[in-house]
Amino acid sequence: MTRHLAPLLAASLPIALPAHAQDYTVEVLQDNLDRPWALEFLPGTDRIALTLRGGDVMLWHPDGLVELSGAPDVVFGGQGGLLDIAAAPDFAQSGWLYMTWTGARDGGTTTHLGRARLDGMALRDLDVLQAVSPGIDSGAHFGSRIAFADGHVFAGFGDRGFKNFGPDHIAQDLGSENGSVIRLTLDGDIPADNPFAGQDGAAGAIWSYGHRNIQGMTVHPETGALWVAEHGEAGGDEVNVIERGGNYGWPLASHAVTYRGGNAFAPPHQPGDGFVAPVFHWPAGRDNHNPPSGMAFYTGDAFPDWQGHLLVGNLLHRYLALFDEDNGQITPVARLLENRNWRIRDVAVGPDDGFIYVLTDGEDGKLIRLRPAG
Ligand SMILES: [Ca+2]
Repeated sequence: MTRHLAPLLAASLPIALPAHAQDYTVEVLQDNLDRPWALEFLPGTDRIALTLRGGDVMLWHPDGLVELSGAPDVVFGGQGGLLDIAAAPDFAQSGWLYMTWTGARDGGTTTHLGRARLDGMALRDLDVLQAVSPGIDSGAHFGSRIAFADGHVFAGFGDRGFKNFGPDHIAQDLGSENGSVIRLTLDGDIPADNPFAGQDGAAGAIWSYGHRNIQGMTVHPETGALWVAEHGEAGGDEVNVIERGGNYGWPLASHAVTYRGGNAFAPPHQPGDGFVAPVFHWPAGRDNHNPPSGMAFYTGDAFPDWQGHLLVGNLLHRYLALFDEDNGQITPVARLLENRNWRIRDVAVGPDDGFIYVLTDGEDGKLIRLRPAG
């Protein structure tokens, strides 16, 4: 398995990012969104699908905002509810929208991955493809994000706040999809070439494991690699490039420290420890806690200086991080949308206009757009 040695370098970079020369203006396209979580452009249309964590799927376009019928029944509470939404690669023909949400299981709750067909203003044929096992009585760390790569659907989940920080931690348990990235066929079957398919006691859907709480996921536009962002505890938040069968370390290797006391959980990621190290991590410590959210590679023409750069939302410190990306390594370039007091929840690039679309968190969540100044 390939080792990523970059984080040791990345950790030494200053966390305060320089201002960037490319000017932009900010438009608020929609406000008063109740706890929005994800946005997704619907291919071939001028519409954006939005999820509200309380359980509504909305369609936005410049003339207004409408609620779709047929959304999944969700368990809303803690960090749970309706979470990610993603249009199938063949959406123009099939109408499939994939979603993740919190639902009941095993006397507790768990993250579900499912899909429904968009038909006018209705979602139809709702089908659950995966319900993470086991369900747990916790309101924390549901993940989750969805992406499509190599003809399959991937989803990243959280560890549900599991507190045994040793080798028996649930993120290290191949029998549970908690704290993993899964890979399924578009119809929800387990592919025979998944790394643990057919292995005794293992969940065949698992593609990678040892993740704490995946909150961002995107596909590199040139390499096709799956990239994720995940929360550390106090600091130690990570950007990872996903490898088949990789163990990403949580909680046996981590740059995070405890919320109380600032104690290390484990040795930091280091070469030779048997875990896949992040390509970037934020430093340890409560003041450095930079919980990432949605992420996207910039592929538009509107901001030519940012072509190929990586955008990663930030919740607690309220900015949109811009990274240069080169050969799988990333370097901080700028903090966009600073000093506006917006917790950034998700980001996407407009497929036609190349503008940057951002969803902010909270009970007065906003859909905003960045376009070049002038
Ligand atoms: Ca890790």
